[in-house]
Amino acid sequence: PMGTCPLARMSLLRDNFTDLHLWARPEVLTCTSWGAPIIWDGTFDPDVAQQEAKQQNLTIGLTVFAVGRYLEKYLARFLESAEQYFMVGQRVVYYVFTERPDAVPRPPLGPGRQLRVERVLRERRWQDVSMARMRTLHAALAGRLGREAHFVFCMDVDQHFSGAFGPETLADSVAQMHAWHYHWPRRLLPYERDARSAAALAPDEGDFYYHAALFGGKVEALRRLTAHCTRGQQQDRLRGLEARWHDESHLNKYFWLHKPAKVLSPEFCWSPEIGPRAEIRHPRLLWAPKEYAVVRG
Ligand code: 2GW
Ligand code: MN
Repeated sequence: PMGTCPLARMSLLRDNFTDLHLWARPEVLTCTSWGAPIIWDGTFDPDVAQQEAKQQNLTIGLTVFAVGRYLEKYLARFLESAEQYFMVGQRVVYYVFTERPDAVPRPPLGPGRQLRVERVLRERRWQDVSMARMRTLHAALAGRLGREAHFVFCMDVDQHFSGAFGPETLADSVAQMHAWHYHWPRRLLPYERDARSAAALAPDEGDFYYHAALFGGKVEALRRLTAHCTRGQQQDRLRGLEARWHDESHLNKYFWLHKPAKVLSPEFCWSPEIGPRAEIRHPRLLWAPKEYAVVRG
């Protein structure tokens, strides 16, 4: 059975992980075609993951952007819930990027946890607010964040943690299955299809549709990812193009070309608007309700 999911060996979890991983959730796909584990509730032992991570004395970065109205609307709950559930027991550094550092909420932080605030300019178009994250992250990974963190997760702010999100999610590069699209046939996935775009995927390309609300990995891998996406966005702009889902389209192109070492099941970033699903046992992050009319107006 070991051979069925070779990259599971490269996970932080070794010994009993692979067996658990293969048999605990027979109803869902727990291994990609390139051998990366797909993490579902029940396929890992959180205590083993926790102990192994502790032995390595890791620092884990969590980046989030809160620009304009998103600061008041989402940031406090995101940070408070992260204190409750994100990498509890590990060393954690939050990086909040905003144009208004003074307005950043300062929830009480647990031992070994710190919050740093970095000033960014406010882009005029919301599409640019979202896409500019790739360039800013790339720069941050070359600076203090890159020096102090071993692993980094980059997340949207319009969501909150609802369950333990621990070191079972760590790997060289980590992609999140999109909650709305994980069971759709490939030809219907909302990839960029305009062949002129740097983000384009042909009808026979694409593994999964990944959600840009959550991606992560080691610093070096994330530097490559953010460089690729920044370059692609820039190239499109010069051609007068903008990919269908902005940075998310470029992220999907990157992960098609450079397969993630670990994939997180939709339980790790779930939309309650989808309603109950038998395979979604324990959501770790929940999207805030979309209020496009209000915030994008
Ligand atoms: C974004 C859209 C419309 C109006 C405002 C904003 C906005 C986003 C903003 O005013 N301030 C701000 O800080 N943001 C940041 O960009 C924030 O971190 C937010 O979570 C992130 C992405 O915007 P969001 O969450 O409104 O977009 P979603 O949830 O529809 O996201 C998916 O698609 C995006 C591209 O269109 C991104 O790829 C995102 O990562 C995806 O989850
Ligand atoms: Mn979002």
